[in-house]
Parts: sequence; C-alpha cells; structure tokens
Amino acid sequence: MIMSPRIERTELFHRFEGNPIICAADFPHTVNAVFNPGATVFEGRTLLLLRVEHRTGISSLVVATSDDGLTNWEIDFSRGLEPQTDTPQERWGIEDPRITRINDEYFVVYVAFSAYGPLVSLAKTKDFITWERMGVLQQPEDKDAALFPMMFDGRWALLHRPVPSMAEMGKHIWLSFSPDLRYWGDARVLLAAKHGGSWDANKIGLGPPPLLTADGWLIGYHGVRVTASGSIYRMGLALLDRDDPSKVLARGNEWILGPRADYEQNGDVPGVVFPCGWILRDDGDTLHIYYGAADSVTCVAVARLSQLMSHLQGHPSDLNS
Ligand code: BMA
Repeated sequence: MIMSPRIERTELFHRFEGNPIICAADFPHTVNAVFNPGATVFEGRTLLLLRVEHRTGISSLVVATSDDGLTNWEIDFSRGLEPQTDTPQERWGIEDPRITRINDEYFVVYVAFSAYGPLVSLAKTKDFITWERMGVLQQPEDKDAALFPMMFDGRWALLHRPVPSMAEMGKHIWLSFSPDLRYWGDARVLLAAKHGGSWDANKIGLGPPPLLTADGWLIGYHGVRVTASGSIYRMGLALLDRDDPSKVLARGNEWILGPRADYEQNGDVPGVVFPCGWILRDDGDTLHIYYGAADSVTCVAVARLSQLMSHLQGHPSDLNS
C-alpha cells in the first residue's frame, strides 16, 4: 500500500498503481536515477524523454515509449540527447527537458548544466534521433523553461525561471519573447513567488509546458517550501490568456500534487514531485502528468482536466499579492 485510500480519495491526481513506471533498475547498465521526464506523443505512442543521471553525476536524456502511457515502457538507448561535455555550455550534463511540438518538429528546452551554472538551452528534432542544437536561450542561472507551441503577434514566447543574486528577492517565473527563437527580450515577471506561509512562497518554477485549454493556457508550476528537514517540492496551477500569455487569468491558492507516496518521500532528494510533462488524452479530459519523484524515479499520475479547472476556479489566489 502506497497511500491510504482516505488520502488518495481527496486528491485531484491519482497516482498510477504501477508507479514508479521507470527506475534505475530498468537499465541494463548502472545508472543512479531516472527522473524529471519531458513527455509528448510521437507516432501515436507516448514518448518520455527521461533525465538519466549517471553515477558520474552527469545527466543525459534517453527516450522511453509506451502504447498506453502507463505500462510496458520500452527504453530506446539509440534515441535521446547526450550532453556535449567537452563544451562549457554542457560541461556537467543536460537535465529536466520540456517538449513542445510545433508542426512536425519537437522543440526540447532543457537545462544545460554549464561550467558557469545552469542555463536554458534549446534543441529540436523530428525523430528523437537526429538533433539540431539551437543554442543557449537564457544565460545562467536560469532553468525550468518551456516554449509555447505558437507565436503571439509574430513572436515566440518562453517561460523560464532566472535566479537573482539577491536571494531575498525570491525566484519567480518570467516570460520572454523572441522573433526567431534566438534573440530573447521584452522579459517580465509573469508569476511571482508568494510570501510568508504560502505553499509557493519565495521560490517557484515552471513544471510542464503550457497546455492550451478552452479557457486559456493552463500552467503547472512547482513551489518550494523550506522546512526544518529540507525542501518540499509541490505543484500548483495558474491560467493565462489564450491570446496574450502575459495576462494571468487565475492562480490557485493551494498545491494540488505534493509528495506523499513512499517513492516521493524516499530517494536522493526526499519530498520532491517534479513534473516536466503532461499529455491531454484524446477524450479531452484525461490528463497524464509525468514527474520525477524524490529525484530518483519516474512516475505518472492521472487527473481530469475538468476537475483541475473547477478546482482552480474554486480556490482563487489574490493575483496582486
Ligand atoms: C530543482 C531542479 C530539479 C530537481 C529539484 C529537486 O532545482 O534541479 O532537477 O528535481 O531541484 O531537487
């Protein structure tokens, strides 16, 4: 038993009973951890781009696929992205991919652990075998980034999370624009970390890429709560205007997925759920969210989009605080 049914009944997300779906033991060679996967649909199958952390401490990205997005995962070592560790940009590996499909191409925004700190980089692919690196989008320290799948008034939009050198100023989600996916600017804070005792005080960051719904762009973001025994990483929701993503329409005042299960409480970093991908299934309501648990294993949880949207409506946060 992973969680008491009394707890699970009240949750919006239902953890798949087969969790963790992929872990280090599924690899034929020794790896440390398999977590924080990006997710998409490729040729009709669910495709995860797993962050595989080797025992060197360096991570690379490896493909796993499944027909139903829940079971029978096939790890494909011939597909994925290896870090260019001989370059300063990717000296210490590549991490936490977020996948955005634009026409027949997949744009993967990932954290490149450079010789000078984490930065936001972009690579695109049509098949997850051949890649075109499109360079550094945001200098260090910046992470937790994803592209929107469309342009707004002729510009691409990127969500990202820079880290100010003055820690007391907090860590917030920013929105930047680009005419060509290369030069980024017109940056502004989109969602600010809250204050005081709020679950998302001081430090937040984007989770999966924005999801277009009938009501606007659904945003999943993590909030970090520092406690006496370490940080707790949980996920909450916000909603952006469909035509102007700089307009925040709603933000929830509660987290909706937090570490509870054994595999979320035990691992390299206990108390972490860290989603980097979600897939809305063909019925338009079933949402599979893929997340790293405790920086160790890969998991999936299932929610109803309609329930998430009504929860967001019913638990509003003050947008000006
Ligand atoms: C964040 C990222 C994630 C990690 C999380 C919890 O800053 O580095 O890769 O899962 O911390 O350790």
